[in-house]
Amino acid sequence: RIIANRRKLINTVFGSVAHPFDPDNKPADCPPDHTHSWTIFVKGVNGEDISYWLKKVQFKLHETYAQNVRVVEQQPFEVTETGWGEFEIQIKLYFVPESNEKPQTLWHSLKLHPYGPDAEGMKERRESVVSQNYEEIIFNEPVEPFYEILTGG
Ligand code: SLL
Repeated sequence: RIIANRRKLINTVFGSVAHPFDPDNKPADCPPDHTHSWTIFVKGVNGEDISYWLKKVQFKLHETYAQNVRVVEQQPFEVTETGWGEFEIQIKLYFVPESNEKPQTLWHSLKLHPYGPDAEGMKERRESVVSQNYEEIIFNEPVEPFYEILTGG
C-alpha cells in the first residue's frame, strides 16, 4: 500500500527554567558555591502528552556534574539540578520502538541569569529565568506503524 505525502510534523517545547537561591534560605544539603536550582525539560505544547511517540530522553550535562548523562524514561521528561554556571546541554530524543527512527539531538543553552537593560536589577530581585524553544520534529516517510501512531494519537 502506498500512502502519498507521509511526512509528519510534531511540535515540542524544550528548554530550562532557573531559580536563584535566596542566600539566607538555601537548602542545607546544597554545596556552598551553588547559586541556582534549575530544570531542563522536553514537553508537549500546552502540556500535552508526548509519550505516545517519545520513548526516552537523554540529557547530557556539563562534566562538572556527577553522572552527567541522565536518561529519563517517562514523563515528565526533565532533570532538576542545582549549580553555579551556565552551559550547553545536549538533549537526545529517542522515539518509540515502532518508529524505527534514529534518535534526534537538540541543544539548549542553560540560562541562569537574566540579560538585557534590566539585568542587574533583575538579579537583585532574584527572578526566575525561563528559556525555551519550540521544535518542529519532522518525520519523512515514517514506517506505517509509526505513521498510525502519529496520526491516531
Ligand atoms: C562556566 N563553562 O564556566 C561554564 C561551566 C559548569 C557549571 C559551567 C556544577 C555544579 C556541581 C555546575 O554548576 N557547573 O555539580 O558542583 O560558566
